[in-house]
Amino acid sequence: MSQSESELKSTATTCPYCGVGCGVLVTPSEDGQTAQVKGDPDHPSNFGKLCSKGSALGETLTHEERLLDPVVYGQKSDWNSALDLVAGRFLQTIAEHGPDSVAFYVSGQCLTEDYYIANKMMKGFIGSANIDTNSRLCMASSVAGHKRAFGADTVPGCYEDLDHTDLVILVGSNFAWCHPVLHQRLLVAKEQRGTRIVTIDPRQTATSDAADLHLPIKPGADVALFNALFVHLSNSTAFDKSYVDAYTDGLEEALKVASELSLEEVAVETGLSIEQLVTFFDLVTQTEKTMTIYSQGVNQSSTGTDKVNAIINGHLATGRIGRAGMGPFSITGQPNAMGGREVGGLANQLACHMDFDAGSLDKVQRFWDAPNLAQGPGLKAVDMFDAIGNGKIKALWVMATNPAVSMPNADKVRRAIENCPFVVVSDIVETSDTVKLAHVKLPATGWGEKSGTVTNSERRISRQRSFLKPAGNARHDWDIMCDIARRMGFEGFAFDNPSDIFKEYAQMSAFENNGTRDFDIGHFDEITTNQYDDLTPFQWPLAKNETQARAKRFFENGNFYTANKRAKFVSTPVKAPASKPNAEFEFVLNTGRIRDHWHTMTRTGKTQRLSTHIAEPFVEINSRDALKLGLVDSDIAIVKSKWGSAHLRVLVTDRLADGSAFAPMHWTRRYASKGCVDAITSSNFDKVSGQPEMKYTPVSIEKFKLDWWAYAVISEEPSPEILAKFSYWALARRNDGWSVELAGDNSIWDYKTLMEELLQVDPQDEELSFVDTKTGNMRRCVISDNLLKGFAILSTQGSVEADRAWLGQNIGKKLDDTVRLRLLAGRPPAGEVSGKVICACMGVGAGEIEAAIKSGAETVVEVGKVTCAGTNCGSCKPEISVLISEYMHASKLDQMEAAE
Ligand SMILES: Nc1nc2c(c(=O)[nH]1)N[C@H]1C(S)=C(S)[C@@H](COP(=O)(O)OP(=O)(O)OC[C@H]3O[C@@H](n4cnc5c(=O)[nH]c(N)nc54)[C@H](O)[C@@H]3O)O[C@H]1N2
Ligand SMILES: Nc1nc2c(c(=O)[nH]1)N[C@H]1C(S)=C(S)[C@@H](COP(=O)(O)OP(=O)(O)OC[C@H]3O[C@@H](n4cnc5c(=O)[nH]c(N)nc54)[C@H](O)[C@@H]3O)O[C@H]1N2
Ligand code: SF4
Ligand SMILES: [Mo]
Repeated sequence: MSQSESELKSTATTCPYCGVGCGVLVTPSEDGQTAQVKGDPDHPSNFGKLCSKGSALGETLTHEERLLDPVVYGQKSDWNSALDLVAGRFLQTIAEHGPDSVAFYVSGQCLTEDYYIANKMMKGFIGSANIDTNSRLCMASSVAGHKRAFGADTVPGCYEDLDHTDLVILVGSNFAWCHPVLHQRLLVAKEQRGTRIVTIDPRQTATSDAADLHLPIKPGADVALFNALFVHLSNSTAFDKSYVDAYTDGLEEALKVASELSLEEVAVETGLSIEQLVTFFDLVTQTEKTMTIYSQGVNQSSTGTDKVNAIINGHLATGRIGRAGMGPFSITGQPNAMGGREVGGLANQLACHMDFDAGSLDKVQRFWDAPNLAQGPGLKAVDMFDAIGNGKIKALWVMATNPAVSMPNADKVRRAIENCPFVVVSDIVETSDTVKLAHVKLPATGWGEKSGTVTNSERRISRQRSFLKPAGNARHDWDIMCDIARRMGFEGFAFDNPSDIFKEYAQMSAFENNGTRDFDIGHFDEITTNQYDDLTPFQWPLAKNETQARAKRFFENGNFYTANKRAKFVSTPVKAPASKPNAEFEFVLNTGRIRDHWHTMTRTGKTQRLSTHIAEPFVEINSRDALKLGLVDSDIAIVKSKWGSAHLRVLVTDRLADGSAFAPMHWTRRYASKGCVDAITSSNFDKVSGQPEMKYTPVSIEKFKLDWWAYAVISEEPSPEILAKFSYWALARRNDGWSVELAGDNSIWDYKTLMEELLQVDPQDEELSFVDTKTGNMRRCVISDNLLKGFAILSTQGSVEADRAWLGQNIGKKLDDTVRLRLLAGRPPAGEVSGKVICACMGVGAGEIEAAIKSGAETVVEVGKVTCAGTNCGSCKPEISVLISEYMHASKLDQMEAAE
């Protein structure tokens, strides 16, 4: 097909991963199992750029693992029976135990139209507010902080601010890995106008590698730091008395509370030196165009809401808000985290930025003609799963989220779901840990099949458009819910397309609004299906009769959404995290994300491109602690808390402080024996927002005593039964097959049978093997029709050393003689080392990058010219620059030695 033909067939839609909300152009393959994906140059969120996850979207469309039909009590079923059952059980439960005996747990990955229906159904018709969302784990503290300061959940700024700013403070945000396209935009500003970057994070990250100043704060200590900054700014030339006098309340009181600690005490509290504090404070004081961008290091804390307000206090005191290049900026996680907040997906909101006050209750009741409107907030996520566990909630519907893995204290949540009398899960896959627990599994259409809207971090609403037929018998989430609502006898759910839902939603946003609520998209209150199909990305507010957003930014001239229209300085006393380390649990476990995986990996786990950068769950600790614990790189550790435990590969670095540890949140029972970190995390939560403290759990770390370690690449996926025979396993997708890290102890040591089972050896297969009878080390290669079917390498002396990327590349491949010989050595022919994959977009390994550096490439740009690494999304650039500096350092040492 020519370029222009493929362009003609492409669909403009929005990436379904992070809250940046990039526009993508998609051209699906004829069978719909893959697609070409590129950045949409016309989309104002990304102007054509994409990150590694967005670029690999085409590879996640296969129907592998998709749930294709409704499944009821383990049996494939049809929609009519499944929906009758769900409607009947919900009605019966409500009749017997009241509306609060049922609950919905939904997601920031629902489209706005899905979310609107879920919220209307639960709050307006069932008559309970027991609908909460995984945004409780994500954005709740930001929402609460905004409401306390501004009177509404308003994000004042926009992405364009990144082009105009002189200083960006990144607090608790691994921007380079989690919002890569915006991070690249920031790096352009750094290059073009010298924008300075400060990172505030207990660990060094790819983001801090690109910063001018990194403040390795003690976990949880942000309030102390931002209180001190607020006090400093208020006593400096940066203080904006006219803004404060005209538009705010409560300065004196908030300053009094913020001044409780002396600078010396702040240094102790934050673990930062006075010098670091003063440098930081001076920089902020001197830079009018300052943005503070924050994410989960702020939100996921028992003091998350106070952290948000401590940050906002500084911006209000300096009037640095609502103008180009400045302001507090809460960056959202999921593609529609913001849409959910607008709709009212949280248990403590009613709808369309209205709460449970009498006026709002009256408006919403009339607008929906709601027969049974919930009169007050429902249960927030942690409390909701507690109520499921103790039997108060008897019927649960989970949609587009995987709480058995992603909720804190996840084993307890899993037990609660297991014991709940009736559980419905709508998902796109049949393999998620939560889907496996459902009585009724409902197949939902996924990205590419469904249509609707999402809102990104800067209040920009974009269309997701379908370009594929639904997989199997999957149906759209909104359609499934409307059908059930109708079967439950509710009126107001007669929708047969998303554009009518969007129209009703736009009408609701404008209903008796008259400027009293920030969220108003009344411009679309008459939108037709054709107009909806053509809808281009726009920012709210966009009220009726307005053709373009009233303002890109909020609050330059006050006009807050509080009763007196003035912003509120909130007093934020310093408080310690809810649980403290003790003799038994000495370490503080921090958790978060890695570059190439998305949450519980139900989609990114399907692509090898995203599974090679980091292929295993790990726990990162520093070298001093490793020594103390008797752990070396690549041991496996048992990480334990009061709540649960996990088995994680040890990663020793010097990028975090003594007594702290970091583990990624992504691994589930699908991909690892015991890699779920939320089995460990605490469900302590912020009392204002209800958001759990997932970044601070006291844990113990000890060596998992094992006798042997193995690594295998196999063309067929090993069965769960075989994997269960190992003490430790972690599975990852490779081109044409799988790789698996394994370990065991001597009690289960019968390598011959175990390896045969694992490699699925058939009598007609050819085998190459090497066994060292003294050590027990072995390598075994199974070849079928001259193609590599499987390879396993086993060591009794610590974790296996092998070029994993190279081995992975050979599965299913025809083997020439050199490769056959080299396979048993586990190493590629000289000069071909591929090493760990660094650039996922272009598939470039460390070996190739090192070779380029050795042959003279001295900068990231030069490496890119030679290898293409780092030339697409750029999120591997920090790693390339580490490789360059390591090489430079090593060659300097060599030169010094030679000189001696
Ligand atoms: N690759 C990738 N990108 C994603 C996602 C993904 O799964 N994968 N998920 C998306 C979603 S839903 C979200 S919410 C965002 C999250 O995006 P981020 O919030 O940027 O990501 P996290 O890794 O959860 O945490 C950010 C940082 O907070 C730091 N931190 C921990 N404790 C503290 C503390 O007390 N103070 C401070 N200042 N920092 C602390 C951690 O060390 C970590 O580096 O990412 C989005 N983007
Ligand atoms: N320890 C720790 N835990 C965390 C966090 C952390 O930083 N540390 N972060 C928290 C945060 S911020 C978040 S946002 C959560 C995320 O956690 P989850 O929401 O649990 O993670 P996902 O894997 O994104 O789950 C989405 C599910 O929806 C399914 N799905 C995808 N598309 C559709 C669709 O169109 N319709 C339906 N019905 N289903 C679909 C996917 O297959 C998947 O099963 O994790 C939280 N948990
Ligand atoms: S930054 Fe990456 S994950 Fe986020 S929306 Fe853009 S392409 Fe998708
Ligand atoms: Mo999130």
